[in-house]
Amino acid sequence: MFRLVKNLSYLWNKFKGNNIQFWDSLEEELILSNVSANTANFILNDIKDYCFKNNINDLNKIKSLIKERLKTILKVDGEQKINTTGRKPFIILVAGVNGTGKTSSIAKLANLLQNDGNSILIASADTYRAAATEQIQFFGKKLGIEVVHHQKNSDPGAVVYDSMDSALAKNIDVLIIDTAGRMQTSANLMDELKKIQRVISKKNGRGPDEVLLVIDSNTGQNARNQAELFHKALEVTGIILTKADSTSKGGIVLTIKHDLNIPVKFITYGEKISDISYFDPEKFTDLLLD
Ligand SMILES: Nc1nc2c(ncn2[C@@H]2O[C@H](COP(=O)(O)OP(=O)(O)O)[C@@H](O)[C@H]2O)c(=O)[nH]1
Ligand SMILES: [Mg+2]
Repeated sequence: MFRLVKNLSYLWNKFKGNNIQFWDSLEEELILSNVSANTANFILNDIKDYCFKNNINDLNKIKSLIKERLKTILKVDGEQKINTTGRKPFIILVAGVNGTGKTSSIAKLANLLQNDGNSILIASADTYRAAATEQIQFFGKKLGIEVVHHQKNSDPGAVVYDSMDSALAKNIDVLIIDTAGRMQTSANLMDELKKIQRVISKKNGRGPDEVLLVIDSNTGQNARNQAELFHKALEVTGIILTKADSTSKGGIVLTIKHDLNIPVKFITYGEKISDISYFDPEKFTDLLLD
């Protein structure tokens, strides 16, 4: 379960209320929870000034001021849910560093969207490892979803091209594209992702409808760096935050939204196919502070 500050009341009592030590340790806790220094300042500075000026000595009041601030950060315009209507096939490109949970998240996402009544096709554009295609085929079989794939080491762009043809021919609602895990610092791998994006744009005239970046919630502050570089290359539209079952540090959600303006759209919290939900900013905010 996510937490931002382990125990706010403890800090409050330890430092005997509203004083500089209390605010300093609060800032430290935020940073330990993977909030960037920039975002931590945004959350705390104005509230701290206000509380000093007005001599606020009610912890509940401070808590509610901070919660409002967090809600401001996480607020997104429009719908949180993915709306697939009107664009057929609706194309979701999934990218991220190796091992973050791309392939398993695609299976979960496919199941979620299928349960919402969409027909799904998956493209296995991770052509570096034969095991990657086998992994997604295993899920495909379980869910009754076809997986378009080519041989190992073939051109990922060609897989995507074929999958778009197939989706059109079969009148598929949603096409989800799995890609190879790549270090965001590897220029030619990033170029290959951009090439996949160009293949899509050329063929459908608009590009992918969602570019989802998969981030492992155990990554720490480096996740911001990953998000920034992928965003530069691909214009990421949302994050799938994985492995929420194995960490309590939720600060990265705030950092990525505040510093880069990318919202978390989905969250996964286990290895079962149903262990995925749309991210709920309100619920998340309530979890963060005790
Ligand atoms: N506990 C847990 N494990 C996960 C979650 N998401 C993915 N994993 C595991 O993380 C590992 C890597 O996942 P995979 O989808 O193959 O990552 P990829 O290399 O990015 O495609 C696998 O063992 C997954 O079962 C999650 O939400 N919770
Ligand atoms: Mg994979």
